[in-house]
Amino acid sequence: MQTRVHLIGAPTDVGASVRGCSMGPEALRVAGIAPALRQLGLEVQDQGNLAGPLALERASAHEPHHNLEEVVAWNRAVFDAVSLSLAEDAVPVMMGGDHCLAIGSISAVAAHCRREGKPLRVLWLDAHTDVNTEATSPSGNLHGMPVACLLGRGPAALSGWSGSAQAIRAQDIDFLGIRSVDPGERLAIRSFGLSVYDMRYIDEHGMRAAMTEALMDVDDNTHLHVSFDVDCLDPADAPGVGTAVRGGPSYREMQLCMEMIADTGRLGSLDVVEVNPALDVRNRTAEVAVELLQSLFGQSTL
Ligand code: Z70
Ligand code: MN
Ligand code: MN
Ligand code: MN
Repeated sequence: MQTRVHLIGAPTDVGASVRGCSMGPEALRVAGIAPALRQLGLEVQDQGNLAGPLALERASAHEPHHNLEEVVAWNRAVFDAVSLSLAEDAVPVMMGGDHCLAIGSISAVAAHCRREGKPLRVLWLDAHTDVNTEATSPSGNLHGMPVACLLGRGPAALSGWSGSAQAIRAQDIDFLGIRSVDPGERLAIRSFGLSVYDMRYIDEHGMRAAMTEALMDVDDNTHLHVSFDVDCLDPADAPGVGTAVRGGPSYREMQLCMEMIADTGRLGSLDVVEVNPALDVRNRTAEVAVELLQSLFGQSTL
């Protein structure tokens, strides 16, 4: 495989309330993300970091969209960088930063797919569904709302970037690893009919069955976007995250998940988000993420 990969750092934590994932891009570099992918024969270009505003102190306990202007500014930079990278026929890897950056990256991917007439599928690997709105969010943190924004239920300033009111349709996204869903999100999952492979499903059927189903309608023409929130992993394997939730997929299960995605050969773009070095143990979480990315880009044991 001679794929070109663009590493793009987005050192932001404006969408989160726990600070520190702004150090994520550097932690991934220190863990050797570029050489790890080069080792697989990929042409890797590290484009450095995007620039954007710092997180503000909370003005009040209940802001509907905390740091909205800052989130918009970061996502504009992300949108432009991902658009450019896709136009150059590379695979953009957004190194977060918090998960709000998926609004910009997936909006850019959706616009690209519409131009090219390619079907888009999004795999959302996360402990959380991130489908809160202003009305349902318990926190006001925008990293809990990117999916709602992409489905056309976000604030106006974060909507319509893909050239359509909805960047993605509900049937274009599958969630995997889910184990923390807020009450309003549960209603959104039902009303949108979202496809959620939660931890109960993975425990009952196994990662292999869950991934086989999630990847079922990926065909030769599909652009597959993977949005990998590292808090998807069990915190025993990935402790360096702002919102750790017990009971996630193990390192081994996530390896299989990544290998099965690699087998499709359709990976077109990727977010790696929520690595928080301030909470990590000797950069273990970034190292685990890099090893999983090797599998995602096609490394196999034999
Ligand atoms: C919660 C909220 C969230 C990530 C936490 C948490 C959302 N549902 N997402 N950490 N990555 O505040 O909306
Ligand atoms: Mn999460
Ligand atoms: Mn997330
Ligand atoms: Mn493409």
